[in-house]
Amino acid sequence: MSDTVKVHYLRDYQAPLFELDKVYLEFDLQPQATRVTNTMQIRALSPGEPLVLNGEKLQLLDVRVNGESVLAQCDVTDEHLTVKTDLSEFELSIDTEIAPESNTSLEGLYRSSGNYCTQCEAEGFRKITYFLDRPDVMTLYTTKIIAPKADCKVLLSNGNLIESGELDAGRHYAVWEDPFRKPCYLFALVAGNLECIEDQYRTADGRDVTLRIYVEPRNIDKCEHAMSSLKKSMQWDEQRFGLVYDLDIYMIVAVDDFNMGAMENKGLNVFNSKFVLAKPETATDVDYEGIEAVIAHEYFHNWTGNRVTCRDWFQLTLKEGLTVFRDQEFTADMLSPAVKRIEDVKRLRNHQFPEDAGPMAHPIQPQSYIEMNNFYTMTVYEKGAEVVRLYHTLLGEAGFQQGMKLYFERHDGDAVTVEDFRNAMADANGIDLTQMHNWYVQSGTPTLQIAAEYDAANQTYRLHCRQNLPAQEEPFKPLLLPIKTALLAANGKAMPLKVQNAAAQTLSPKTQQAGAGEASQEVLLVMREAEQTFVFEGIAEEPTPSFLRGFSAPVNLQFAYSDAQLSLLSRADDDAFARWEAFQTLAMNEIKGNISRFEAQQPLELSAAMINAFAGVLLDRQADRGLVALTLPMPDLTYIGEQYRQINVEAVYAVQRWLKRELAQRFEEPLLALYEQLRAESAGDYRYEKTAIATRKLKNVALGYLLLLEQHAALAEAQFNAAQNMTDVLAALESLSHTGHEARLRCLERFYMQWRYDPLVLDKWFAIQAGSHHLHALEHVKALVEHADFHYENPNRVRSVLGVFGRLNLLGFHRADGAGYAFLAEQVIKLDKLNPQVAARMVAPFTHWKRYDAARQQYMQQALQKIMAVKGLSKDVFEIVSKSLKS
Ligand code: B3K
Ligand code: ZN
Repeated sequence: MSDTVKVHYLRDYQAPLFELDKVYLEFDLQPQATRVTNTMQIRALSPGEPLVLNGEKLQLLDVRVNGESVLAQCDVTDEHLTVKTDLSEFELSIDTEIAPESNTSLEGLYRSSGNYCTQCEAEGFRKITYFLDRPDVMTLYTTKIIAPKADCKVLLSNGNLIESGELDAGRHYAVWEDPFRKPCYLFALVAGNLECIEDQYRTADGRDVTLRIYVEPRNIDKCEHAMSSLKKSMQWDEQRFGLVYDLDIYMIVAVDDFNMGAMENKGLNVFNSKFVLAKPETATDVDYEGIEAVIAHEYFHNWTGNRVTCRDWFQLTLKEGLTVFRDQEFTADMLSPAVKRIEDVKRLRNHQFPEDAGPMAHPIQPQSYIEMNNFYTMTVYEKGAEVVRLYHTLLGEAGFQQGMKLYFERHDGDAVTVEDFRNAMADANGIDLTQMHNWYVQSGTPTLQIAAEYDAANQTYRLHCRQNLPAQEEPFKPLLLPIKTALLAANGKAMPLKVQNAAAQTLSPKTQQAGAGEASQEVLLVMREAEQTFVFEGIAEEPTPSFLRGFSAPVNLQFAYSDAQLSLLSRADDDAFARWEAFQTLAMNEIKGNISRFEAQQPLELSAAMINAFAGVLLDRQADRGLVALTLPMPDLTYIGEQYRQINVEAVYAVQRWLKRELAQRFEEPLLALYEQLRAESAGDYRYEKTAIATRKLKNVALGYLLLLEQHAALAEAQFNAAQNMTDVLAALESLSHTGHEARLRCLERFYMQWRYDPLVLDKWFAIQAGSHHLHALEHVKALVEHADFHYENPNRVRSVLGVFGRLNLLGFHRADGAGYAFLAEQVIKLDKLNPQVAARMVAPFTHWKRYDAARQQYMQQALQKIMAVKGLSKDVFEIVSKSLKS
């Protein structure tokens, strides 16, 4: 692999040499021999240059220029077809054959449960036909699909159905025409024996749109939530962003075998069935939320991604960061903004921060890649969304929407860059946002150190702020960094604030909320320099500062809070994120102190501050349940590990568990009372609604604590047996899964017998065992991959076992003898032959090898080397493994 590896660089970008006026595709579908005829109307922009088309794993049958075969004059390699012609305008037809049935990479045209479907982003279209497979080549598509009627009742592609009919030998056909120009990564084709539910949506401008969700017949009773999510998304995008749907039909197809969550193909989204199918008996609250969010995300792409697309793949965050930001805002508006914000920050810290600190770290606009599919990352998506949020924070909702409006005015129908987005935001608001560029080109999580100085005589409070990127090799380019700040008096009230020289600390008079001078209780300090001091005047007592409210920038804050200050913030701050954050910091300090004791073999200690803070949250019956449910659990194992350069696996696990058990013991009675109360309240029919969700969540948090005490295992088994919805069934099973209690096996067995024929539910059964902290977790996982229901070809099943094991099973995966590593390496090697994209994802836990002790480092490196030594390794796995070993 390493001999032929090609690195793609942003700096090498060159505009296309050819334009496509339109393309006509014809598919004659056969499992092992699908014939694809691709007829393109081409214009040469620099006549005389050879036309180099991308194509992989295609059997080339013929090439015609204006109807004449030129096959003999073409150059064909594994990755390209070169056609030489002096014509400046011509029709090029290419006949190829492909075998969807044998395509286990799930990229290009493949089969899932016997149905045909496609996945083209990023570069999968080249596995369907030879093409200019790059997002800045946009054209109009007409697609004819021919198939045997018995196998493929339904024939779908992008746009509108313009013709259909019968053919000989039991075959039929359909012709679809997409009136919008698009890049080939948005092409889709679906064919099979699917059924659909149908609904209508009337747009704000009065057009009726047909909405259809296609699934396998056995799933037809699980589509309602997806349909209602789609309608909510359409309405929300009209109201909040003024964006209206543009075709007469919107189709979603659910398939069981899919490499990621879903795909926003124009008018014909293809989804992993996990993000479509739900009914209360089979799907949890988390699944319901996931479905609502992913349906929204793909729908929102119609404008941010499809109507305005990316010039090249280095611009991926242009569509993904922006669309994630939009789906986050949607979920916040549908459910609880505070809960959503905290959940997103947790996700960012647990998954993106580690990525940004490891060998695969890259800026949200990567500067190079070997395999583009490896760059659909937490960084491009979630940190990208945080950067879009920065614009929103700096400009306010009105300014941000003006920027969006200008962005669409300027670029509708185009393939553009992140600079185009920034310029629209800047120009619409009349300000200079050039410095935002620094967020796009530097990797790593910035640190923000703040030192405070209170001057009682002058009643001033000075904040000395310093920003940096710790692992940066090149000189650090300071970031435009908004710090939303309040100052609390000892009585917990926010003080009126006056910032010295306020105008200079803000962007422009247009951005009103930015510390504009009149006394408000929250200001947006805008940091631009590597070091900067802000001075508050008229501060009558030494305050407790509340920084980065709402997590106003994706940085690591370093400020020396006392326990008393953290207690005050966690009780009294009126920003929900800041309250949660203060509690987490208290808990983290408690954990860190005890990890030191654990390492020094001293007895562990529970502090009064921790007990009081926990009591304060647990016993406050007025508090928002959704927030309490997020606050009571102790910091995740991953996040604790993140605090250390070198992670002491045993200490992290032991101390977190000890702390949770200690709290369970001390608060056994109120936890039990809370559990009983919420159990009574949550009885009855399942409702997907904010309060009901929060009630179930908090009840199950209480159950999780109680299950740490042996005497309460029966509670979980009772809940498991009685519950009518999957949220409660799974929470009970999950808490039992970590115990050695005999009920564990009973419940697992019962669950399997009940759900063995429902793949999405069965995934949960696999995942629970793969994530269990049971002493014999590795043996269990080894048995799981041998299980008759484990299929390497199915990404959901693979992620449920191998993904969960590597990512979440701290004890099992990081077993001291290295057996967990050896096992995962073997699995990756096996998987890479079938599905490189999924295999590459499974390598991620190894990338952090430097964060473990010497013995584990060595075992992890050995595992990586073993993968590296495999002949014929995919580009996907090669890139991640080689970068990890080099680090
Ligand atoms: N755009 C797709 C992801 C494609 C991933 C390609 N490996 C889904 C999304 O982000 O909406
Ligand atoms: Zn997306």
